Amino acid sequence: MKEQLMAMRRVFGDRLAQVNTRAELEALRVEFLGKKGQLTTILKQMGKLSAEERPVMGQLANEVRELLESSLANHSEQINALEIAQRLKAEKIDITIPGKKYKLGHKHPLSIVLDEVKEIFLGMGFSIATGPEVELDYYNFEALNIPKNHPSRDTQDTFYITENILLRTQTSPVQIRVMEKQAPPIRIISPGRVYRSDAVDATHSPLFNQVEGLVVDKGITMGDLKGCLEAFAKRLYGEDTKIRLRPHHFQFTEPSCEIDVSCFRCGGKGCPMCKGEGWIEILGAGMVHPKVLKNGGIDPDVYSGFAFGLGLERLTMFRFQIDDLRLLYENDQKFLNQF
Ligand code: 2NM
Repeated sequence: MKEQLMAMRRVFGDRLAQVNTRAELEALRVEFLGKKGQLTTILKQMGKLSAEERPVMGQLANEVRELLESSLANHSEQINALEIAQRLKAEKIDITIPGKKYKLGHKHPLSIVLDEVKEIFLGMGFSIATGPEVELDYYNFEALNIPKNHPSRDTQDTFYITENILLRTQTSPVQIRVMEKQAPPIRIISPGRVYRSDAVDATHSPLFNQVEGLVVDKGITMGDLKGCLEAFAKRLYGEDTKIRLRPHHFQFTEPSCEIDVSCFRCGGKGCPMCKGEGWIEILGAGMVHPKVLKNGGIDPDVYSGFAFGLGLERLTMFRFQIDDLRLLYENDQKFLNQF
């Protein structure tokens, strides 16, 4: 039996030397150490041994088993190392191959100008407020001092959904909602889409974008309005830019004005861009009407404020000398790739 064990050990050693894969290794383990393996077969003869021989053979068999097991474990580690080396070789990356070129998109001209406008007002301490595009008549008109049947409702042809629900015609309703929620001081701009039932042409669209602003605090005056919007104009069009306030009328502000900037193309001399005027209108503004403050839950005897509104498409068209509004919505790559 001792000879059998020694022979088995030798054969195992020879066979192990030829094993290259994990599957072969496992097959070898089963063949020698498995339930029906060679070692078990040899051990079945233990019953034939004498009582003195039995423990000696038992110990020898255990030593052989341990040797086989440690050889298998050792060989398994060698196979692992070999496999890793092969994978490293096979999966080597050639970092000198040129990379794939990805086509990067870029901002739409409206987004370029909107981001500039936001950046300027954020720099002056404003926050950005948004609200629903589907609005209640109350927030779009009533709260802004535009009562039912008031003629100024006709000038903003409105898309009604029901009698009391509509597509907002301006972003001012956002500002009423902010006033209801937040105590002064308030400094916000509200950019967003607005809707008016206009026929499409080079300067009109039923959907366009507005940026409105609102400042409410104690002691806010027309001087604050002028200084703030002059700073805005200079940041947007350059330090040499001048502004001009002309009296105007809005229901929600009193007094109200329109604001022109000196023509950024000719500097005020007169050119085709400003139609020979030297000035270009970019903003409507005014001191928030006391009734509107009251509707927003703010006491007009304690607080005052100014508000303004600008059309983003108009601003963008001037900025890039685009002569037809429709180009901004058609997504024609030949147009967009110029920006
Ligand atoms: C404009 C012109 C003047 C305006 C007023 C308000 C509010 F909600 F505070 F009353 N928001 N925006 C306003 C004032 C808008 O757009 C041409």
